[in-house]
Amino acid sequence: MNGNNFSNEFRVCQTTGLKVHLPAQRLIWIHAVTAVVALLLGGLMAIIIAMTRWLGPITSNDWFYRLITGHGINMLYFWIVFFEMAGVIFAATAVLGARWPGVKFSWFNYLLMLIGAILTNVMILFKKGNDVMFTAYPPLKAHPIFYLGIILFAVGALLTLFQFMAAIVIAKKEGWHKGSLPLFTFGILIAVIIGIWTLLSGAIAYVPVFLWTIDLIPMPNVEFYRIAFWGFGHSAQQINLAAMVAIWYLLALLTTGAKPINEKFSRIAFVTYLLGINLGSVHHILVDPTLGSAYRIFNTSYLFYAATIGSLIHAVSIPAAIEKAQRLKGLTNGKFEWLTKAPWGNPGFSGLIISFVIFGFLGGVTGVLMSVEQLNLLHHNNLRVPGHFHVTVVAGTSLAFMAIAYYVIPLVLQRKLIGEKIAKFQPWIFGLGVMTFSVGMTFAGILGVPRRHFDISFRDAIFQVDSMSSGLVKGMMALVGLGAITAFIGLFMFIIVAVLSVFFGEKVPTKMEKHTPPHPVAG
Ligand code: HEM
Ligand SMILES: [Cu+2]
Repeated sequence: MNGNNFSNEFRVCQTTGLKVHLPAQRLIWIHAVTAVVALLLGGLMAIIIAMTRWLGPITSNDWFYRLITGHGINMLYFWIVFFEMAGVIFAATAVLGARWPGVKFSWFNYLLMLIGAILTNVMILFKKGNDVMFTAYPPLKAHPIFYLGIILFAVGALLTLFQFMAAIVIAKKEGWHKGSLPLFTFGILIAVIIGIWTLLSGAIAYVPVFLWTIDLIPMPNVEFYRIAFWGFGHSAQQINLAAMVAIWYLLALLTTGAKPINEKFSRIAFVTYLLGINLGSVHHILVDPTLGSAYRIFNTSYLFYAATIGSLIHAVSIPAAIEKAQRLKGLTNGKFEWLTKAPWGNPGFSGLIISFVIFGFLGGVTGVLMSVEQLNLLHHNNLRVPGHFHVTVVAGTSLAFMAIAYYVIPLVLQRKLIGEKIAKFQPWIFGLGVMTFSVGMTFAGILGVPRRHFDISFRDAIFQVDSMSSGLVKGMMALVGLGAITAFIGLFMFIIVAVLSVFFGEKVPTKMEKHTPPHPVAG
């Protein structure tokens, strides 16, 4: 008798045989659904900002900054992190066939995150003067509730990450899972470790600023804030990276049966992400006077390569695994039959490849260039910056999340997909759109167009600024506009399929079983 004081209700997936802990399933559901709501909100804001960029001011100055603040926060914080919370619960339960500990506590944490997200959104949208962007650099000062919302959200997320650690320990201790963790869960574990560090850095940045806004302490040192903030902001991208790569491996397995040729090597590559956690943060403060030039250059050259080596390993390992799996199926004609006859109509597969290619090539190349100190001085705060991070965190991470959702909905949330035809084209349209507007942003930035700016034509400037008269700039901004419309259509297609399926999809037949740990631990 192992004294189960947890709900031992499990659902056995008829397709994969996965055992899904029911309370965990509900938690995955609520986090994923909330993530999609944030994605929709962020998407609606994006299209208005993008049209202002392309066609000139279509909102007031005031609203532009509110929307850009809301877009950054809803997308980068709320969409991504709610989805990641669904991912960590999935990785520690369904993938291991294990239970999720502390279910009530999880709901409490979810509520913290939800209340935080609502408070921050309300402050941005309904109260003037809270448009300090997600970076919230002092001396910009928003209402205390703006920061409080972000802090509550982060505390909820942090507690969920601790629960993930507990879940893994319990899965081993109670004998739900034996042996080493599956690669996907291992990748998520790495993301979680980085996540804990990240959220603690976030606290060092945001908490003093919050205390300042309620007049408890003087304004935090601005340079200190920027360093702490990027300890959070950059590391958060390392979480997204590790989670995305873990999903790539899982998608490769689910869509083609691919298993890494050398799994140990892939695990080592994940571990290098841990070593490189914070190395990249310095590229965000390359124009700041805080650090000396020698360190800046050393960091963004030699140290920086240590942080990219892991990604280079995955970049070889994942396609190799797919090629091997395909060749074993007999697709051996010529060099590329394995690729041409791959399941391109499956949005899980096309999403994986499009995310992989855009992230790897455009994200990698623009990122490496931006981390060079000399070039950074040239493009700092111009459109080249969002041109870079939309190919990484949108075409890369967000698209990978969408692609795995097409599997999570039927396999974990138990609903058949509605709109499979829409889903089939979605990754292509979204990928094409994001790539197009990011290329437009990148080149417009090289031509000097600023980011985060209400009126890039500087109509009201005292001096005549000739930034928009060049046909090339106009052309690039048209790419931004057209790409943004295409990306928004792709984003909306995902939301339609996800929402219709989750709420109205036919229930996937299932079998309920009571489970106790299958490998009782002796003693
Ligand atoms: C349809 C999809 C999207 C479109 C059309 C879009 C478009 C834009 C545009 C036009 C900007 C303003 C650039 C500037 O002038 O400074 C922007 C900023 C930004 N976007 Fe997106 N975006 C999309 C999706 C996303 C997603 C999914 C994420 C995150 C996962 C994201 C994260 C950001 C961030 C962090 C900023 C910077 C905000 C700031 O400067 O404070 N975007 N986006
Ligand atoms: Cu960074």
